[in-house]
Amino acid sequence: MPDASNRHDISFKLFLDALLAGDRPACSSIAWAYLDSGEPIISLYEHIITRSLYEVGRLWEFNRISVATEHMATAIAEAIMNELYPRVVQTTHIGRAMVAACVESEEHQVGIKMVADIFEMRGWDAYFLGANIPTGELMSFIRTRRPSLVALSLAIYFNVPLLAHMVAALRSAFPEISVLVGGQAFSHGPDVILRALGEVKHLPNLYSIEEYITHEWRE
Ligand code: B12
Repeated sequence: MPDASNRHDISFKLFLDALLAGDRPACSSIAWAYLDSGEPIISLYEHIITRSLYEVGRLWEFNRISVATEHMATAIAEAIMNELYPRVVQTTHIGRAMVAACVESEEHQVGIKMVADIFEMRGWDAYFLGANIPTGELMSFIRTRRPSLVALSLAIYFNVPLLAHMVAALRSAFPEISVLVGGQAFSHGPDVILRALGEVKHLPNLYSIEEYITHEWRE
């Protein structure tokens, strides 16, 4: 039996190859086999899907794959996540809601979908709004759902002012709601961005979100 780190590596390589070949059935089988070996969804998300998409991005950046292949790979990754939904959904709801969205102009929605799933697996009602949500729309939605927390994702550093605008609007209208931020825009050192945002919590990955839920939102 391979140990955990070998299992991650083997499944990652198989999954990436299948993704680049456009072989959705193979991606599905690899994902289910990985989960059936005892790995949790959070590991599948971090070690297999996220890692594969980062590699897809690297290959695209160096012109080793086409934009079409990158789009196809992302679409398959999203399809696999939807397929796993029966393992995400909980029968027990703890009575807390969260809203997960991409900042205005931000098209990268896979990471924030994972974030919503982590909350859902912990019994939260998670409302995933997807890519490029206008600030006004987000505010109206929050007014109707009254979540305890809003999670915002930003990949493109250039759009930090849009995130700052969104956070300021949230903080002023709903000071009681916690705001969580993350995404690749923060990967070159979050401090400068966080200084511009005020009272928000930044977390780098899904494992840190699990810890955060356990420690900050104890039932
Ligand atoms: C797929 C993809 C796209 C798709 C997205 C479609 C979709 N359905 O999401 C499309 C084609 C739209 C796209 C467009 C662009 N993209 Co693009 N894209 C990617 C790619 C290949 C994968 C993205 C992805 O899903 N990654 C996997 C997810 C799971 O990772 P993640 O978002 O980082 O999320 C993790 C953490 O950050 C965290 N997290 C994320 N959000 C949050 C939120 C909270 C609250 C918390 C706590 C944590 C958290 O949790 C996740 C798990 O750890 C990346 C490569 C890469 N390195 O990611 C490039 C990449 C992000 N794209 C890039 C670029 C440049 C672009 C474009 C500007 C290209 C262009 N010239 O048009 C546009 C910008 C569009 C826009 N305005 O947003 C660059 C960004 C470089 C940079 N840092 O500025 C990358 C890194 C590619 C590269 N190597 O150069 N892209």
